[in-house]
Amino acid sequence: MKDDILNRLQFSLGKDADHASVYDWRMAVSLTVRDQMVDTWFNSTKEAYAASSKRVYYLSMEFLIGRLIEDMISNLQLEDTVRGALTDLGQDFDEIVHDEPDAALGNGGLGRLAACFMDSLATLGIPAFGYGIRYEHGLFEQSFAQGQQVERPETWLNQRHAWEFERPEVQFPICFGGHVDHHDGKTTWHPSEKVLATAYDTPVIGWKNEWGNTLRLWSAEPVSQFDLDSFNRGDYLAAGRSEALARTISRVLYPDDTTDSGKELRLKQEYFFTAASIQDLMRRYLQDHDDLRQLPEHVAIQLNDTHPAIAGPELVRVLVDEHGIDMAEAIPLARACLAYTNHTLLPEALEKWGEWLLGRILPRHLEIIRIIEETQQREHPGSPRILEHGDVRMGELAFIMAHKVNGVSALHTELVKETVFADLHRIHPTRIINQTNGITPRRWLYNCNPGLRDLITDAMGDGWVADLEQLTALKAKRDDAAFMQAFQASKRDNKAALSNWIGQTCGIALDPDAMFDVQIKRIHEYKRQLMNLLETVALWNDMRDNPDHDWTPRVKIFGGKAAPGYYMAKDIIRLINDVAEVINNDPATKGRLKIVYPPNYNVTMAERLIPASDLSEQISTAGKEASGTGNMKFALNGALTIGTLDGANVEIREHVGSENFFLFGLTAAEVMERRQHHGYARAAIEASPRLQRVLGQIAEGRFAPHDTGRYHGVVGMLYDHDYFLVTCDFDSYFDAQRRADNAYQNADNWAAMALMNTASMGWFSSDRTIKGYARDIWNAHPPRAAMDRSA
Ligand code: CBF
Repeated sequence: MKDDILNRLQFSLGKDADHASVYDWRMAVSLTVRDQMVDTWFNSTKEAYAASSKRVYYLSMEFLIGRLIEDMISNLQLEDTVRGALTDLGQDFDEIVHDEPDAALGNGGLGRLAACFMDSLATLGIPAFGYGIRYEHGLFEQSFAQGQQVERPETWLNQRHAWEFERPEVQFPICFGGHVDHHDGKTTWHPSEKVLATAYDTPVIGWKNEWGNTLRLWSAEPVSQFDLDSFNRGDYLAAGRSEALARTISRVLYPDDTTDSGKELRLKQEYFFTAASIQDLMRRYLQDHDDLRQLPEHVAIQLNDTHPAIAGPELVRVLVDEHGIDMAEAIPLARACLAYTNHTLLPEALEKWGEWLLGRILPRHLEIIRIIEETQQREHPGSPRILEHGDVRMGELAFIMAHKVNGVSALHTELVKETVFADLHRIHPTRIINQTNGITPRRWLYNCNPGLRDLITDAMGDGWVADLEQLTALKAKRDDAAFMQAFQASKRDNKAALSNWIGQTCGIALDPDAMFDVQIKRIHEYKRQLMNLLETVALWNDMRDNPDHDWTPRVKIFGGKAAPGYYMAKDIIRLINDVAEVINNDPATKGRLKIVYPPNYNVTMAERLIPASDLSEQISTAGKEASGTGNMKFALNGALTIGTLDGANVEIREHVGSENFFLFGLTAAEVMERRQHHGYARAAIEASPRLQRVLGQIAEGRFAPHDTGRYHGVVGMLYDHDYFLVTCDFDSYFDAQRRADNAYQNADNWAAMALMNTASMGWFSSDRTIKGYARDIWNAHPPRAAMDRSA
C-alpha cells in the first residue's frame, strides 16, 4: 500500500513526497484504493453478462453521495492497511479524509436515498446502474451574514474527482426542439438542437468487496467545440456560444426538490439524462439480445420521483420510431420495464410542464403523451388525465406508464392511495405498493460512529454490518453494566468531539453533558423548525422565570439550507440566528440553554452531528413528510426521537417501542380535520398563554431590537394562515419536550432507552428496502445467489 501510494504520487500526480500537499496525498490514496476495486468491478460485470442477469437502472436527478473515501476504504476492508501506510509515510489519515469535498449532487432526502440504494445494491450483489447528472456545481454553499442565508456556488469539480473514470467513448446525442414529420406511416423527428451526453463512471463496491456496480453520471458537451468562422472573424463570444449553451445543461443542480421550478432548463436536464440513460441501456441490451419484446425480462427502470418521468414516452419513442414496434405494443412493453417512486404529497412538488413548453422542446414526446392519454382513456374511460388545463402532469404520466408505483413509508403509501392518486388507484388497485425507505448501515453507523461500531463489533462480531437485524441481540445488553457504561461513554466522546468542532467553527462553547437536541434537514415550513424555535424561546422564558428550578441543560442544534427563492424559510433562518444571538448572550440562562446553527449543512456535517445527538427532532406536520431518513440515522445511533405520527416515524416508533419515543401532536387525519375549522390558529394561540407570550416577544422585536418589524410577516403568518399547524401542535410539543427533560435527568434510564433504539433499528437498513424493491417491483436477483441455488 505504501509503495502504491508513493507510485501514484509520483506517476499520477507528478509530486515527490517532500513537496506533496494534503490534496496530493488524498489523490494518491484515493487512486490507490480505486485501483483495488477494479478487479471486483470487472468481474461483476462479466458475471452479470454471463448469467444474462436482469439489470436495475436507477434513474435519479440526484445522488447525494457526499465524501466517498471512507466508504470506499471500509467496503474494501482497507482501513488498517491505509492508516498504517499513511502513518509510516508521516501523514494523518483523518486530515486526508477530511480534505475530500462533499459531492453535493442532491438537495436532501431523495438524493441521499439514491446514494444509500447504490451502496445496498452493490452489497446485495444485484447488477445495477445508477444514472444521473454530473453537475459541475452541486447544492449551493451556505453562509450567514447578519444571520441571513447567503448562497455561493459550490465548486467540488475545481479539483479532480478521484473516484470517477471519464468515458469519452460512451457518448450519445441528445436532441431538442424542431418538428415532427409523418410520411408513409413513418415518423421522423427533425430536432433543431443537439448536445452530447458523455459518461463518467464511479465504481460502487459493496461491503467486503464482493460486488461492484456503476454510478454513471452524464455531462453535457457541445457537438462541436467552437465555431471557427466566428473565431477567425474575432467574434470570440459568438465562437463559444453554442459550447456554453450545451454545457449549461449539466452546470448546476436545481436548488430545490419540493417546488415546481417550471424552468425550461430543468426540463432539458430531465430529458438529457433520461434519454442518455435509455440509449445506453438499449445499447447494452441489444449487444446480447435481438428480441425487444423480451426487454422487461432483462431491464428494470426505476424512476426516482417524477424527474425522469419522460422516460415513459422516450422509451416508447425509441421502440416505435427507431425499432419499428407498434405503438399499441410499445406502450405496455415500456410499462413492464418502468416503475415509479413517489416521494412527496406536496402538490407544488408534483411536476407539471406547460404543454406549449414540452411541445416546443420535445415535440415527438408530446405526440406520444397524447397517444398514451388516448389509450388510457379508451381502456379506462374517465381516468384522471395526464393533459389538463394546458399542462402535462408528470405524476399522472409516471403512474400510467409504470407497472408499480411505490410510496416510501406505510403512512405515506396509504395517503398516496387516498389523496394524490386516489382515482388512479381505484382503476389500478394493485399498482401502488409500499417500500419503506432505509439507510445504509455502512455509512450511517460503521463509518460515522467508530466508537459505537467497535463496541457493537466487540460484543457480537461484524455480521450486523450486512445484516442489521442482528442488532436486536443488543437488547440483552441492557442489563450488562460494563456494556452500558461503554455505550454511554461512546456517546459522551462523540459529544465532546462535536463540542470541540463547534467551538472551533462557531466560537460557541458547549457542555457535552447537556442534552444535544438536533434538527437537521432542509428548512421548510412543513418540517417546522419554527415550532422548535418557538419552544426554545418558551423554555428560555420559563428558565428566566424560575431560575431555581433544576433545569435540564439543553443545546439546540439546527442545520439546513433554504431554497434561495423560499422567503419564509429564509426568514425562519434569520430568526433562528437572531434568537441565538440573544439567548447565547444571556447570563441568566448561561450553562443551561444554547442555540447553535453551523452554516452549510451537508452530508459530512450530518455524519458529525448524528452520532453526537441525544434527541432527534422529527416534528413535521403529520401527513407531510413522506418518510424521512434522518429520523432513521439518529435512532440507529442511539438518539431518542421527539416526533409526530408522520412518515416513517410511525414505523420507527413501532419498532423501538412507544416508551422509547416522545410522541406529540395531531395525527394526519386530525390535521385535515382541523384545517376545516375557521380561525383554528388564532384559537390555538388564544388558548396558549405560553405561545402568546413568545409570539408577542417576536412581534415586539425582542430579537431584532434595531429592526422591530422584521418578523411581523412570520408572526402574521402564524395567526392568519398557519397551514402547517405550528400553533395547534405547540402545547403538545412543549409538554413532550418536558417529558424528554425529565427522562434525561436519569442518565442510566436514558441510556437504556437509547440502546433500545439502536437495537431495534435493523429493519431500517436500506438492504431490507432494496430486497423489497427487487422482490416486489424489479424481479431482479443477484447472479451469485442463482449460482448458489443451482450448485
Ligand atoms: O424518500 C426520500 C425522501 O424524499 C424527500 O426528501 C423528497 O424529496 N420528497 C421527502 O421529503 C422525504 O420525506 C423522504 O424521506
